[in-house]
Amino acid sequence: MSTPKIESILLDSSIPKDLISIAEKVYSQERITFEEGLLLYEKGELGYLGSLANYIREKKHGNAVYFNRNFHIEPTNMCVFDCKFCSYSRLLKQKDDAWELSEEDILKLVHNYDGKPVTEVHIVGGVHPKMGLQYFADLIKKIKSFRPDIHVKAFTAVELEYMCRKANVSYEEGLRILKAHGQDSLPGGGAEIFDEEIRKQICNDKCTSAQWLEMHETAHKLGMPSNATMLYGHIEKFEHRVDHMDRLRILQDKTKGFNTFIPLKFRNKGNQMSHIKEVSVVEDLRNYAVSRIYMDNFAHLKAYWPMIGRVTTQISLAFGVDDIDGTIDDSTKIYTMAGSEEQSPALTTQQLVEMIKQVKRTPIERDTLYNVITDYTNYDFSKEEVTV
Ligand code: V47
Ligand code: SF4
Repeated sequence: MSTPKIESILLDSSIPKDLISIAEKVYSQERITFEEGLLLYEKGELGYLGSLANYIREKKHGNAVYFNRNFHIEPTNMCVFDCKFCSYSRLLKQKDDAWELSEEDILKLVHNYDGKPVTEVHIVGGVHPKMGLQYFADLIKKIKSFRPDIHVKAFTAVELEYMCRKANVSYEEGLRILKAHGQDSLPGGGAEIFDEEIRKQICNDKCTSAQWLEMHETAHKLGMPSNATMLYGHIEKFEHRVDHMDRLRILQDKTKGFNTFIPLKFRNKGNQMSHIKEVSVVEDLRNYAVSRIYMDNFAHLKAYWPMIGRVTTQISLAFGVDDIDGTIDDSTKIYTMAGSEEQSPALTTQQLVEMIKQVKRTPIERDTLYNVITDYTNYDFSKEEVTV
């Protein structure tokens, strides 16, 4: 899949003048404004947006597509909050299909990867009142005691805000404790849509947008990088997406602490917003492209493959995306329960590499901080003793 080169967009007289002027800005690597971001969503057709986004993506990363070898731990799906889009959580009183892993269960999950070349564990789950700051700090310390090499990317700002509030410590104190016990970075979840009116309707009771941004700003100040997500395709309007990205772009100018922006497509199975129709794949691709164009100070744009499926992920690589997350090893239920294509998300490194090569890109295994581990251009998998 490829889109026209940006140079041919610049000369195309059938494209409206205001869109040409945005293309010129992109071509000269200038930042676009809020209004221009909105115009892209309202008027930019798929091919045009893809050309601009691919130009930026190739300027930043050439032909590279990044992935990592990772697994998730979801300690519990019991949650004190009641986000309307969530298919995964169970209220504390709903015991039927709720789970709550013990510390022993969690450590066993990590031990499953003894001797295997995974580089990251992503720990995220429901917000359980009994699993507090010290519990998680001790857990991370135990994980690091036998797996010091693994990067611990853990807890959304929503979980962290609750932990700090319960432990009666500031965000800075809470994050310092977790960092001292081995937490390396924060994932991007819990951001949803920052617009306060939309947030009130879809996730009224969890941390506010200001708290989410403050938590990430504090993490960055302490030298803990993070990611940022945006849940799109539900009741939000285009202006709310641009507002969301704008707030992130402003914080990134200040801290430079975000690694990756991850748009997350709303999936409508088994939640309180099931009456809302999911957006099309074309809208997913348009959204990746506008994100790449707008978020000029974010190095990476991730398509989370378990959410959108393998084929859309492959196509997204022509619409601004340079990262597709990792092997996952069927260790997450968040999207499976919300109706995503991938009901048992697991890909071996070889399968990820083949997926990327099929669309003529260069597969690069990275660590969480985007240090290059292996360039798979001419890699011979038959030599691997242990595969993941
Ligand atoms: O914040 C919940 C989303 C997020 C649904 O940082 C849903 O590398 C769609 O943030 N439809 C948590 N989305 C997961 C997350 C994440 C995932 C992968 C990588 C990283 C990273 C972070 O999942 C939540 C929420 O926005 N979510 N329910 C749903 N029905
Ligand atoms: Fe709880 Fe997170 Fe689900 Fe909200 S999205 S209900 S905070 S698990």
